[in-house]
Amino acid sequence: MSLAAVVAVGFTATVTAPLAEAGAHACKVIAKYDRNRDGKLNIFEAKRAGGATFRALNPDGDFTLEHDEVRGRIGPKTFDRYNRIKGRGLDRVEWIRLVRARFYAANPDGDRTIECDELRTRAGHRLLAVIWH
Ligand SMILES: [Ca+2]
Ligand SMILES: [Ca+2]
Ligand SMILES: [Ca+2]
Repeated sequence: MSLAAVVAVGFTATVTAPLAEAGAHACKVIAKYDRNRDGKLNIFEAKRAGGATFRALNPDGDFTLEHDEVRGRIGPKTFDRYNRIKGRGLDRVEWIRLVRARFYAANPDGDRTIECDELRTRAGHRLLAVIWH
């Protein structure tokens, strides 16, 4: 599928389906980070999106995401589980580990890629929460 087709599909879905805010971003995030132009997100593309989101969520420019910087995206339990080096927030490595876990959780068909419809599931929204800004 071409990039234009991907964008068109995303646009149509946005107009026709009363989806949650996150659902409306589903195809856009793919279009934005789909470097190999296959209309899907592989793990490398998802990590890149996660890295960009990390920078965007970290306006104070330190090396970690604190609780207030990820509020509404991940819960306190998830925060604590991935925050292996305590006393600070989530560093980039910890954040990308979370992105990776959510990528595979959102890919139940077991192929190597996340498609637009997979981002519209509950697990897909959880992935979007860490790769979209
Ligand atoms: Ca791709
Ligand atoms: Ca910070
Ligand atoms: Ca898939």
